[in-house]
Parts: sequence; structure tokens; C-alpha cells
Amino acid sequence: RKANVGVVGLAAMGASLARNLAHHGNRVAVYNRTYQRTETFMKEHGDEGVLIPSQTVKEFVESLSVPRTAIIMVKAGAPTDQVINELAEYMEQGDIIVDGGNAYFEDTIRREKAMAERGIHFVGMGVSGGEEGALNGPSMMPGGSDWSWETLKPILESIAAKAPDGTPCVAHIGPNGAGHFVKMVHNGIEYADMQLIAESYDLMRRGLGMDPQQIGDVFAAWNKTELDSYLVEITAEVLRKRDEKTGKPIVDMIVDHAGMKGTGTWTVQTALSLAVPVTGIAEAVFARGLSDQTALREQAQKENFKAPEAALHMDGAEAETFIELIREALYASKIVAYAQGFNEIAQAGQKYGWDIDMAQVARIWRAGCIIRAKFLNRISDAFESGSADISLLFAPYFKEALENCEEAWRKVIATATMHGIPTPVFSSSLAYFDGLRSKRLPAALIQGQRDLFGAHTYQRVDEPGAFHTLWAEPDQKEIKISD
Ligand code: NBP
Repeated sequence: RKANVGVVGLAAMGASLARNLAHHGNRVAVYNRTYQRTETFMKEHGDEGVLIPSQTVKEFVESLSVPRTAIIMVKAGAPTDQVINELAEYMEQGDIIVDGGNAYFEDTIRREKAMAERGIHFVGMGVSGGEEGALNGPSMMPGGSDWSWETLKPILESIAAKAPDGTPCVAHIGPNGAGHFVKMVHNGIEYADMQLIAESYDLMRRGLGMDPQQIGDVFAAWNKTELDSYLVEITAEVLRKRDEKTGKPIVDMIVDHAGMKGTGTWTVQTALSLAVPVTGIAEAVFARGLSDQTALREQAQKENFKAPEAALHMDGAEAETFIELIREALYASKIVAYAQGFNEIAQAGQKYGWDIDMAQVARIWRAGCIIRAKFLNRISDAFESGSADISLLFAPYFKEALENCEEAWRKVIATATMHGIPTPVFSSSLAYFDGLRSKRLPAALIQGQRDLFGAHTYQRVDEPGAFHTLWAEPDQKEIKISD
């Protein structure tokens, strides 16, 4: 009997996904460019279910039942294009190619179009949860045609992570690039979330002088509050871990340069082109960038700038109170980061003609993925009720949360600023919120400046139309340019 699904690429992600599929009763064809990897895979895992190896792409495609369904898990970029073309050579109309790699959504749009011309359904699918998730239950965000979803649904539901209420964490996001777009924003939110946790740690470490073990205990306690999430949980684990070699906290032995692979940058670049402010995500990407500016940071050390003392000189009850303020600042900033990410998805949905169900997106992020968190239940409820249509910040639950945290948020940022501890995501999130709720913004002045140096015109508060002041004329008269 033939395989009902196939996996191309048996590196970390593909191997885990193929095993997960086999564990759930699928008959799984497997292929890898270098056959030795397939042989090793079969030797180690061949007995875990029905796994059908092939040495060539032709053989692989022939081992699939119709409609043939192949999931690609290879390096994003040119390797993905190569594999798609190889598969398409042997596939027929109605077959389905799924790209589970971290593709840029514009590439997915292009690939979907090219395959559609040949009658092949191309599905760009975001897969979150890393290797462990791929093996035991990832959160998956497939795009592509409704028709392909019919075939993919039972296969993907069989391997998806299950939310606490039992719902599989997979849903059809929308046509062509919608799935990869949503996965990209998921990663952007992940950057913001991680940076917020890092800023909280820094305040406790440098500000309150706590050791990593103690801070780990604080995160473990926070994991029992609204902040209950995978990232907070693993933070406690990292902070409590000691280095085997030196016995010191492992965090002190790790070089403080954060890496990145590009999805955060894409999220920000795309947001800029859509003119959607995602300030939290952007600052998180820049913070990683700054950490990695070796020469700049070394020179800054040599300059020995005059700086305030980082220590807050708090202890006992005062320190305890400040820790709670940090928690609230983190929660408020996190709500802003999610609201901004969802705004980006909504804006892209309009531009690209995707009808994305935000409540469903929040629902499939509840398990399997890196940003899984208890409060995603609240987010899906908010979207479902329609109260988050314009922004998550206006949904009653989140509005109240922001109001409750606001004072703490300001105090933490003010304190951090006075003590020279950088909090770029805390601060930019609050600035966004303050900007948003301001009745009048200094943007009026900017319009005046633009009109003076570039005759860009402005609108008046009391009359429709476009106006320009003749700034260079002695009497600086205003003229109406258009209605
Ligand atoms: P890698 O991204 O390291 O890619 C290695 C795989 O790509 C191998 O199977 C390799 O075959 C194959 N490959 C390459 Br490279 N060039 C090829 C070509 N021209 N033709 C055919 N196959 C080619 O693997 P990964 O870490 O498992 O990730 C797979 C995908 O999943 C990536 O797009 C990644 O961004 C995405 N992803 C990864 C994670 C994660 O946590 N790692 C999470 C979510 C998504 P070979 O054996 O012959 O060299």
C-alpha cells in the first residue's frame, strides 16, 4: 500500500515531523537529498510506524497515494525552490506540496502562483515548536487552497499539539502566503516576549542585585499568574541551571550576544511597508542587534561614560513590591506587543485579500508553539466577541488589565531610566499606548514643519480641504490648495 503523506528533508525538523506522522497511524514516505541521512533515519526510527524510504524523488512521488501529499522540510530559500521543482516534475494535477519551512510569505505567494498554473496545490505552512514540537505536537499554520485543506486537515490534526480543551492547534489560515505570514508575526511576537522577559531579569539582576537562582524562582512564581506561558517557564529553568564546569549560574557563562535567523526582521520590515507600528517587536529586534555590535560595545566600554548607579538599593518588602511592579509592567507591555502583532496580521489581510480569523489564530497558538500562553484564551475570546476588532487593547479584559498595570508600568520605566538600565520594549510599548490614547498629538507640528520646508500641505481642524501657508512671503498668507 502506498503512503498517504510524504516528508522531504530529514534533518531535525523533517525527521521529527515524519516520526510524529508515523506515530499517529499515517503511512509516511520519506526522502532526503543525501540518502545516507535517510538510511540513518530508517535505522534509528524505521520501526516506529509505517515509514517508506526512497532513494530518488521519482521513487518518492510514486510511493504516494493520490492526491499525493508531500511536506517539504528543507532549508528555506533556494533549496526549497529546488525541491518544489523536483517534486513538480513527477506530480500531477490535484497533488499537494506543503512547505513547512520558514519561508518568506512573498516567496510563498510566488510559489503558489507558479504551482497553481500547473494544477498543483501549493501550501505554505508555518510550523512552530522547534524539533520537540515537531515530534510531539507542533502548532501549524497552513495557507493554500480550501481544497488542499480538505485533504490536509485529518493528517495535520492527527499530529498537532492539543490545547487544554482538546482542540488541535492547526487551522487553515487563508490563501497562498497567509500561513507563512501568520507564522512570521508569531516569531516577531516571540522576539518581543523574550526581550520583555530579559528586561525584567535585568532589572532584578542589576537593579535589585538578585542572583539568577532567586530570579528563576520569581519567574516560576510568575508562571502561576496571568503570565503563565512556555517562555516564562523555560526562563526559570535557564536561570536555575548551573554550569557543569564552573558551578556558576549558566547564564553568567553564556556570551551576551543574541542571535537571530530573520523572521523577526521580516516582521518589522513588513510592518514598515504596511505602515503598522509594531514598536515592541522592532525594539526587540534592535536590542538583539545592539547586543551583537561587538566593536561598538567594546568602544563604549573604553569610553567609560559617566552613568548612574544601576543598584536601586531596595530590600525586603520594598524589593518585593518592586518585583510585583516589574511583573505588571511586563504584562502590560506584552499585551501591547500582541495587539501590535495582530494589527499587522489584520492590515496584511486587507492588503493581500486574506480573510484571517484572529480568534482562530490565537486559539492555535495555545499549545505546541513557542509563544503558547494561558492568556491566549483571553485573546481568542476577545476576538470572538468582536471587542478586539480595532485593537486588542480595547477589549474590556485587556483594557482593564492595562489600567490596572499602568501605574506600575510608569514607575518601572522611570526607575529603570534613572538607573541607566535599558528597557526598550517596556518603554516603547508604553510610548505607543500613550500615543494611542492622546487626544491630540504633536503630529500637528510635524505637518506644519513639512508644509514649511516641502509645501506638503496640511488639513485644518475647522474646515475640510488641503492648505498651504506661503511661509516665504512677508505676510505668510494661507491658501487653500484643494477641497
Ligand atoms: P535545515 O534548515 O538545517 O536544512 C537541512 C535539510 O535541507 C537537509 O535535509 C538537507 O538535505 C536539505 N537540503 C538542503 Br540544505 N539543500 C537542499 C537541496 N538543494 N535539495 C534538497 N534538500 C536540501 O533543517 P531543519 O533545521 O530541520 O529545518 C527545516 C526547515 O524548518 C527550515 O526551513 C527551518 O527554517 C524550518 N524550521 C525550523 C525550526 C527549528 O526549530 N529548527 C522551527 C520551525 C521551522 P541534506 O541532508 O542532503 O543536506
